[in-house]
Amino acid sequence: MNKGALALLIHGGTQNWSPERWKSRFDDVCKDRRVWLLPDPTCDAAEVCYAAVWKPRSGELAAFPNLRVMFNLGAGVDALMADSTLPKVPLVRVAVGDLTARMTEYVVLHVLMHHRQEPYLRASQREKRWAPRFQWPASAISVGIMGMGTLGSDAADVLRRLGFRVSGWSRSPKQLEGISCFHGNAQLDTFLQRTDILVCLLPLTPETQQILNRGLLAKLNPNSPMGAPALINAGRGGLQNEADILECLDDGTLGAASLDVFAQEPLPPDSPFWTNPKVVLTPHNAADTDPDEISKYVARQIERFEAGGALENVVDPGRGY
Ligand code: NDP
Ligand code: OXD
Repeated sequence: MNKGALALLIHGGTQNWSPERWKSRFDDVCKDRRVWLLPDPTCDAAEVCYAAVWKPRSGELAAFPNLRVMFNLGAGVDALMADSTLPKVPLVRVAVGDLTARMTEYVVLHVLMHHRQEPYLRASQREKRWAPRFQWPASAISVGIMGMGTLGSDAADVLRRLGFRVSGWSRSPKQLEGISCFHGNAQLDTFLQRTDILVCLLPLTPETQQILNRGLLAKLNPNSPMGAPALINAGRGGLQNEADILECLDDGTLGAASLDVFAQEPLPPDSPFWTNPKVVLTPHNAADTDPDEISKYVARQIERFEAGGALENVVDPGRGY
């Protein structure tokens, strides 16, 4: 095995997403190179040319003197960007159809849940209350998506095809069929004022930290047909000011929130989000990356890189995403 070795540094995860499962997937697709699952005291750091990582601790990647490429096993790279010792080699993130499709499912599920008043209907059922409510058509509801990258633009297209009025907000200008596109801080208020359901799929960077705060949420359409606007955040917990969100839910600035991500994960048992009746909560699993799919994606990229080809989905360290 004289090809550069691959080190796996994986913190967290579930049974189907365990470090051992990743190791077995990578062993299958990298048959002619050594794959180390760390920590492993026998690993020779100098042999490691590639690292595939999830939430590596600060300093862990700096231990490999001959590292050539880092692969993040998810889409969001905020955990790596926070490491001041991160090696200055390309960082590749996940942008694949499988992950995008999963996120679009989550977004559509939660938009429909609020649009079709599912929390109210489930509460009525529990109370044996036969109390239908007026049903607005999708065309009466304006969904605004913050973050129109790989994930946001796909969700926007599917929502548009379901009949919703869809707007998107990004850093740079975009032109997407049937979507009203806004960009930059100068157009943020106009985007917010027309939005009944706000979906956040931004990356966490110094510019987006706690962007979901009272000031921003108070600008959403106060005359929403839904009574009050709803928030869906599947980006990162650091994007939200959690005290502000709870206050906005209490005082009616927000009618409901679907939250997949939190400032502290796992969410502590005493968090008020668990029991707030206006909150639909999921444990950061809006869209998992699939070890089968992603090990092949990484192996393909390494082969191409070693043959002199270009890496795909390389993070711009200046932008932080
Ligand atoms: P992309 O990099 O493809 O897209 C990011 C989008 O955000 C782009 O449209 C970008 O604008 C926009 N953006 C970034 N910074 C700003 C800013 N300061 N102002 C306005 N717009 C900004 O990322 P993905 O779509 O692949 O993923 C988005 C995020 O989703 C990830 O970073 C991750 O945190 C989260 N995620 C969560 C998962 C979960 O299970 N909860 C699963 C997967 C991802 P522009 O287009 O102009 O560059
Ligand atoms: C990701 C995630 O960034 O799962 O891919 O959060």
